[in-house]
Amino acid sequence: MIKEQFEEQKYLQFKDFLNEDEKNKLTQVIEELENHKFCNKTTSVNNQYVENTGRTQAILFSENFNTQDVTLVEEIRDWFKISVDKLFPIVLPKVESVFRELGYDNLRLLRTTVHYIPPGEPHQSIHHDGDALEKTFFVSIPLHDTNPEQGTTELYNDKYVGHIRNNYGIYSWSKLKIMWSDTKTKELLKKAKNNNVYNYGDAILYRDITFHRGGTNNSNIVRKFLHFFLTYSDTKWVDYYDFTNTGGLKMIRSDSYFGDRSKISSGYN
Ligand SMILES: O=C(O)CCC(=O)C(=O)O
Ligand SMILES: [Fe+2]
Repeated sequence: MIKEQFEEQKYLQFKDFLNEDEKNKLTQVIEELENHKFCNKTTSVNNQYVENTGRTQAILFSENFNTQDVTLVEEIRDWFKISVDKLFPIVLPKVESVFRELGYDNLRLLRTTVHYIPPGEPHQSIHHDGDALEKTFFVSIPLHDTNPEQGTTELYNDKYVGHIRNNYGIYSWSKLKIMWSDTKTKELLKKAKNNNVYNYGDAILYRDITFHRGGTNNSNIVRKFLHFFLTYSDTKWVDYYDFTNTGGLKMIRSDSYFGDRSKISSGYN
């Protein structure tokens, strides 16, 4: 059933994705992670194709990464290991079971971050994060109860807006803003938008081509969510890191490849 729904909508919304015990464990692990020096909030990993002003992210994991300072590779590996050992066992078994139900095996985690979106952050343009050929998926888990006033992720049902993707070239991102402005499209968007209320323990799943955006944060709290980037294909990302002046992590580049090493894109994913 969820398979058909996912094919049609290109997103799924899960209520109570995590149980009470998992939620408690997640709270504890996030607290532990946030006390680490590499859990710094950086703008360097933000999606460069959409408007972000105060949004930052902490980098919890990259499947493949590189850094100019080879002596620090082990330190970063140790940092990622905290997520591998403590965070992923809480969340990934659930994610894997959903993907199995959708018919996708051999799932690989490409990257994990935490987003921090401050009060006053404007909404992004409606966009999608990748190319269909990349076969990437995104799972977001809010780290507190959320509501649309905080600008929670808006997902747009592909049944109503999917055809709009064909109206522009894959990487013609500059057209993003204008293509939503005519009256007919606005009507479709109203129909297509999901009910973006997510409580702590809920989750959303969408894919490379799913139209979505972060909304305006009109509340007085920092919206916070866990973001997993996954693939079942041979897509490979290589994230290049450098260190901030205060010893934190920042991303300087990220390349995306098909399994045969032909490049899909360079830039920030
Ligand atoms: O803020 C959100 O909920 C979504 C963020 C997003 O889609 C992006 O940064 O690409
Ligand atoms: Fe996005």
